[in-house]
Amino acid sequence: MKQLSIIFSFLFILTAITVHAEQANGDTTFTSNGNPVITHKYTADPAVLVYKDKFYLYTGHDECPPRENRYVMKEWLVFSTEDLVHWTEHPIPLNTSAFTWAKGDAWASQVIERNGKFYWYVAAEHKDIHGKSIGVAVSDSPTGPFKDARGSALITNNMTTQFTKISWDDIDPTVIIDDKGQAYLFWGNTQCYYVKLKENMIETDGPIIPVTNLPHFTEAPWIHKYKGWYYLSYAVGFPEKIAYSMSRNIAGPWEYKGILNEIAGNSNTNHQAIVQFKNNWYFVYHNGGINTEGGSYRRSVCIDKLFYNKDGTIKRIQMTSEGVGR
Ligand code: FUB
Repeated sequence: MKQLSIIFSFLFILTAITVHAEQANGDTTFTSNGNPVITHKYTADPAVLVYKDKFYLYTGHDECPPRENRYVMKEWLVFSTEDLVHWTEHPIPLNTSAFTWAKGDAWASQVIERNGKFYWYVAAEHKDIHGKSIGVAVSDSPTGPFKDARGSALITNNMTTQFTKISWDDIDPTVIIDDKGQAYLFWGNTQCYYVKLKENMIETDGPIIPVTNLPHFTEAPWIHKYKGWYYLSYAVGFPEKIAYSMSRNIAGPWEYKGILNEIAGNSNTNHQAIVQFKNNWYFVYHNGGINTEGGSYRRSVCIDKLFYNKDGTIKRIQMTSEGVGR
């Protein structure tokens, strides 16, 4: 009996730890055991690209030392999986030094595919123009290597000072391509904006338009489409909850639908991505769930399921420790 309990304890420990294996090409594989999905480093600001039945998770990398409270985010990371349990971490695909115009931290980002190329929209501090800016990198592969697609920022703070005077409003880019092939870039802090993109995905096409009727908008817009509805989810208040609005038209008007996710425990921010993967919908976000140092500046990506009501509204997210995939 004693031997049996030793074997069970051993099996429990084996399943509870994240198993890592390094491969020749620099990829590392590991198995996730629920939320947080990644436990060997702090990951924040998730964005997801589903491409050819694979789930690509792009994140920031929180590296703030324990007991300090500030953003330290030098690079972006990419992970992939086919089942949300067995993951591959790919070699560092991008950091701010890839952008000659940028300095400082690697803020939230999103990758989207068009015509076999992968475009990574990021935010960082501009070296020469006061405030945050948005840039875009490009690659032939979802895992990189990525390089600056323009050699200059796509959006700079001086393009939006007529709408808001703060210098950090040009962050948190999210991109969608509509059914007619028109790409839109949304972003913002305090004020949400959108602009059309040219087919080359690296130039704007028309004016920057402030998005109205997003009550209590803080930041982190994410656009997705489901059954003829556009959904604009975003962080509200501070500490942040995630709320959402719906519209039949990507240009609005948007109708506010309420809170989607509550405050994510001990993290002031929540930063969501919403995607469909193999017939399920997922809500991907971060919390400060790694013991004992996790928190607002040492965040961790989590994944839970997202469900719609019959009228297209979304049920309140249930954040879980178990997560998804098993
Ligand atoms: O990671 C820095 C900032 O925290 C992001 O830009 C926001 O969305 C919040 O998650």
